[in-house]
Amino acid sequence: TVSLSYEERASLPNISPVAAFLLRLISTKHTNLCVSADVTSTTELLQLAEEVGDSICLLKTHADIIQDFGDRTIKGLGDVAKRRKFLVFEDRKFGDIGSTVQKQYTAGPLGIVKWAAITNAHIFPGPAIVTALEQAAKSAIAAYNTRVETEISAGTPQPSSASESDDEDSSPDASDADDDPTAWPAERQGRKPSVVSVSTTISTKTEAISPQPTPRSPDLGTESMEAALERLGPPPFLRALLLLAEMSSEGNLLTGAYTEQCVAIARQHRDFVMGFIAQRSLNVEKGDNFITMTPGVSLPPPGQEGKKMGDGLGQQYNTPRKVVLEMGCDVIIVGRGILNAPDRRRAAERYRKEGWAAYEERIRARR
Ligand code: UP6
Repeated sequence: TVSLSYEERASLPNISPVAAFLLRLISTKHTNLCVSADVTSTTELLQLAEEVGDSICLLKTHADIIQDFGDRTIKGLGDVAKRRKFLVFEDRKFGDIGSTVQKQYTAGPLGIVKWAAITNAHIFPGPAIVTALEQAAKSAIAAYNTRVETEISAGTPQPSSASESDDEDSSPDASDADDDPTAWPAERQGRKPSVVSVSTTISTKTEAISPQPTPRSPDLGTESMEAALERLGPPPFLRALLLLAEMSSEGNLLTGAYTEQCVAIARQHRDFVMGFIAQRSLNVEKGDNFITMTPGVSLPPPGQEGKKMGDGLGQQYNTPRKVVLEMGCDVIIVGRGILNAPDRRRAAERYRKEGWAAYEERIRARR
């Protein structure tokens, strides 16, 4: 698959629907950059999302480090994601027995399944962790669809969440949606009540966005990207999982047979497992079409090129070029390389261009 374009891979069989959407988004928006939003407040998170949103295909969160995580976070994130067109990936790194991860995924103060299209898990508890998360995702999708169908047949959306139809005055403690596990504030927010007509079919239920002008990356064909993103439409309400097959940190134990086992488990759940967190492409068998997302990516400061990069706490960095061109990875995950930059918007654009150039070179090289 490393020689195929993102677009070509989106149309192959053996791909989860979320992966297919992501590949089309990457291909349309010309970005394989995922920014790791390791910030500790909702305000910072939303500001970052606005700053880098046009340059990314994915925003990765650690919701459990956001001290005021709540309805405002979920709604705000859903809103920016729709306007600037990216998916949200909660880097939860689940790692418990099936019954517990189901609760961690769907309940508690984070309620991850409601707002994150993508999350990830370790496989050290055994394969049931995947089955359990898949089951929970299916129930969540079914609950969402039932709710939308009910609203459509009723002709109007239920005013279950007073704040959902009002972008302006959503007071942070309008806690209604918080308590309602089927309120789906992130997804529902964009659906303007008047748009839901009697003739609306279920297949249009996720066509939530009223078209918003997307500010463009400076060097991209403007009209065509706009139009193409509109054609792509909003992401369907679907959920997918990444498995942690390798890690970037020094001395980690995710190697050899463990990594292989991870791939074997993924192959048994191709609908739900969209790919891996890994340092190289793990698509080795015919029919493998997994997405590889790679953290531990940074650009060296001027004069330090070619030197080993780290953070003094075990993190090890490679350049976008190394992981995309040489290792066959599909998405670069960048945190501090962008977060610590004086101008995050510019830094994100720089990483986007590096990641994209490496991908284009890879495609050319293998043709
Ligand atoms: N992350 C890694 N390595 C892994 C898996 N996940 O760094 O193997 C996550 C970290 C952090 C981000 O939890 O959120 O990716 C990397 O951030 P950085 O670019 O600032 O080092």
